[in-house]
Formats: sequence, structure tokens, C-alpha cells
Amino acid sequence: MMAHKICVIEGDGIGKEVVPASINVLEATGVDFEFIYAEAGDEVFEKTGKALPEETVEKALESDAVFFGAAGETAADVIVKLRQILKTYANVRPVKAYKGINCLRDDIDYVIVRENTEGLYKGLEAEIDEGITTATRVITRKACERIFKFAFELARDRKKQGKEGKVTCAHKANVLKVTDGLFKKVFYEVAEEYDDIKVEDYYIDAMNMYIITKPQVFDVVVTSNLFGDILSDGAAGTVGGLGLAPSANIGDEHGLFEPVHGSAPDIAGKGIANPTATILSGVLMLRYLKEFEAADKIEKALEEVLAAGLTTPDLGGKLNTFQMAEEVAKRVEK
Ligand code: GGG
Repeated sequence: MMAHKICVIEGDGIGKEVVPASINVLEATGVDFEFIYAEAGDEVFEKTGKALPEETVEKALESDAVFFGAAGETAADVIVKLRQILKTYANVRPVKAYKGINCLRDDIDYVIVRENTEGLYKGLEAEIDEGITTATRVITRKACERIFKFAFELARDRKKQGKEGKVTCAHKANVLKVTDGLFKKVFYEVAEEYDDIKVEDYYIDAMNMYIITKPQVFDVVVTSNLFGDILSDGAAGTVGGLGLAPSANIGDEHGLFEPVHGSAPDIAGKGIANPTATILSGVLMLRYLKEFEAADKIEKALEEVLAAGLTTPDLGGKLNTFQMAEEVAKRVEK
């Protein structure tokens, strides 16, 4: 077996802490990795004037997967750009309650699927006149069909594992009549190909309430780019916070794995960032690489560590980032 070639981009702030800590956990599995390090973000922008150097893009394109930390002020030119370059059109953000964590309910287990290539994050902003700015929201039939098919296939896979088999579409079609009008229309068209999967749709503002008032009813939630970015941070708050929220960016040719959180400049350098979101992103990466046994081992070890309260201070524990990751690694090695 060839080693899995992983492009590692720590990025900014706490990315420089949670990524190396999580790599220690990945290495504890014994899976053969070749880690190739690359730079991106605010720091490299200050040094070179480029937030996403060409060399980094080349390394990302040549790798089997990208393991990313956090973006800061240059997020639009780094992580949003990289997802577009790699054509990772589905941003998969699991929302799951783990034992030992103070969650809204202990039966929360759903996945937000965020369209990752267009919407308001297409980057089409302009100052059309002094004090008048615009942003163009791009919603195309092609990207809608692709993301809805992805969401329905995911719901089918989850149904096989005992989940309900339901896709909820979140949009604002009553106000954004043209763009979200198309989004909602294509959702129901694609749904016709999946008569084994239940469907429903909500306005994004109502959805924002429902992830708090009835999070246990959701299975797969699909939405557009900006709505998904906002919704998933709120959802993370219902299961212990951003320190526990992983994500996978999936395309037909590439996969990029990163915690949902950003660079957290308020705690960067203090060694107290929670590595869980990045460790779980590593679990998603292992499943993408078909290393299922190693993925299950890490998730089980992490569950034990969380349940035992061997955590960073955000979860009430006394450990630092590397100590918490080490507790997971020790249990993986056993
Ligand atoms: N690891 C994710 C990250 O760096 N997030 C910072 C951010 O601003 N991201 C924008 C986005 O997820 O679209």
C-alpha cells in the first residue's frame, strides 16, 4: 500500500496548535501517511503579499487529501478560494452530541450539507459608487442538482445505518424569489428521484430556531453557502461549541478536511484551543481515504476522553491542546 499523501496547511492562529496535536493522533493509528506542509493565511500574506501561494495550491492539487487548520482575515482568499480551486462542492458539517458534553439534548445527530462553490461567497463584490456596495448571489441549476444529489445520497447511506432517511432544505425563497426560488424548485425536482427519502423545507430564519427547539428531528439539512456557514456555527453551539465541530469538503476529485472554527485570535498561542473539531475532521479524512478501522478507533478513543472529562478548559477540563490530543492518541495506540 502506498502512503496517503496529505497536504497539511495549519493556517493562522489556533490552526498552528490544533493541527499538529491532531496529527499526533492520526500517526497513532499506524496508517501510513506522507505529510506535505504548505503555507496559507494572514502570516504568509504579510510576508509575501500572497495569502494562498501557488506552491500551496500545487501541493493541495497533488495530494490525496488536504488537512487544513484555520483561516483568519484572509479567509476569502484562502479557504473559500481553495474549496473552489479543488472543486469541493459539498461542505459536510456533522452535528452530534457526545457523552460528557453539555449539549442541548443528548439525541442530536444530524449533518449540515452546505453548498460550497457559489451563493454569496462567489466573491462578486463591488463598490459601484462612493458609499454604495453590492454582492452578487449566484445560484445555478447545475450546482443545485449536484448538492441536492449529494445530500440525498448521504441520507440514503445514513438510512442504511438506522437513521430516519430525511433531507431538510433551508432557504429564503419568499424573499430571494429568483435565487432561492430556483434552489427550492430544484430541491423538489431532485427529491423525485429519491422516493425512499422523506423531504421537507423551511425558511432559513425558522430553521435557525428549529435547530435549537427541535434539533433531534433532523437527519440531513441542505442549504446554500452563506446560510450553511451561519447555521453550522449555531448548530455547533447546541452540541458543546465550535471546539467540537468538524467538517469535510468533498468534490469528485479532492477532499479537504478542517474544523468549522476559524483562527480564534483571542485564544491563539495560549495552548488552550480544543483539538476535538480537528481530530474529528481527521476521522472524516480517514473515512474518505477508506481507512475505516483507524477512523473508528480514533472516534471511540475521543468518546472515552470526552466522557472522562480529560478536556481543554472550554469543556471544563484542565488539559492543554496537546495533552488532550495525547490522551486520545494513547487510547488509539492500545
Ligand atoms: N477552518 C475553517 C475556517 O478557517 N473558518 C474561518 C472562516 O471564516 N471561514 C469561512 C468559511 O468557512 O466559509
